[in-house]
Amino acid sequence: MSQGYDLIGDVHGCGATLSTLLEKLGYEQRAGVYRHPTRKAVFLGDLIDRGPRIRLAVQIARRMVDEGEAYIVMGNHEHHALAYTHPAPKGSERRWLREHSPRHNRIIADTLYQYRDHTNEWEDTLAWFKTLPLFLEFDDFRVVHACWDAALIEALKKRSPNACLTDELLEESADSSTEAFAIVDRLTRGPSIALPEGVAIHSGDGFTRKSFRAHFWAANPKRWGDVVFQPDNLPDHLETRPLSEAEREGLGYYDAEQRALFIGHYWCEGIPALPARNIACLDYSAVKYGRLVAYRFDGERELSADRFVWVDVHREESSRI
Ligand SMILES: [Mn+2]
Repeated sequence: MSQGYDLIGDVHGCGATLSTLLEKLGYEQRAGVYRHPTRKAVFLGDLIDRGPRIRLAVQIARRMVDEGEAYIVMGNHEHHALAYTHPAPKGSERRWLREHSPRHNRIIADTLYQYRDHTNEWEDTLAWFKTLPLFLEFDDFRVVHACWDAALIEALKKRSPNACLTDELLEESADSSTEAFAIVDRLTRGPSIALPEGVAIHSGDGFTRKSFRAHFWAANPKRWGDVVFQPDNLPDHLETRPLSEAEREGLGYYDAEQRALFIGHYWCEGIPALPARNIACLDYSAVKYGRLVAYRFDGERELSADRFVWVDVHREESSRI
């Protein structure tokens, strides 16, 4: 029998819900590590921030990865944590690679708070984050936090054969004019399209956005509404706005003939569904009273919505945020 994999979406600090999901999937904890007799887990990144049990979420995933029971890719929140805590290069005017601005502080606040009395563990966790690859490629499926971009993945492989961020790549990724920025931004944040001057979306997560998250699997998108992929709707008059040639090219395209692709990141809502027959998004906004979602993959060429398994994030876990 070939190896089965359980792909698990953005945990965002819902450690207790992660335990419940793993048990529902048939994993048992032995000697502090969740194991399955015949299957491996794959985490899609964004273990940290937002939720009430961030340390637990990291501990569970890390032990599984260390023991060979799971794989993981880096999410934009792990990258944020690395850039936020990494000193800026000598000679720079900044102190940190990622400025400690109110917006950046807020993204990582829950994580720093929950590790406040565990500074060694936090340092060790950051060192572990540096070992997480930005993508994974198996014989019959691929994994990336937000967007599979073949050209940027080739560029990354050339500079880092194991797909991890070196210090050099991490430092470069703080500068938006560089290739490293393009790689990290595209793979962990996905494509986005700038809103017109003067228009902003007030998002459900409390942030104001001047761009919207777009997806990269429409065969022939014509309008903004064809590619929007986020819980916040576009203002009505922008749904029908034509996509410019440059915007369309900027999205890239993952066609239906390519192997199965698993992503997280996009804050889906409702009952898990497949956006394309070879793409599954497993981020169902765990923290916002959502779901922690897995997909049980057994090598099928066409994905099936029957293979989603999820746990509704328990009110007790959510209420402690
Ligand atoms: Mn994300």
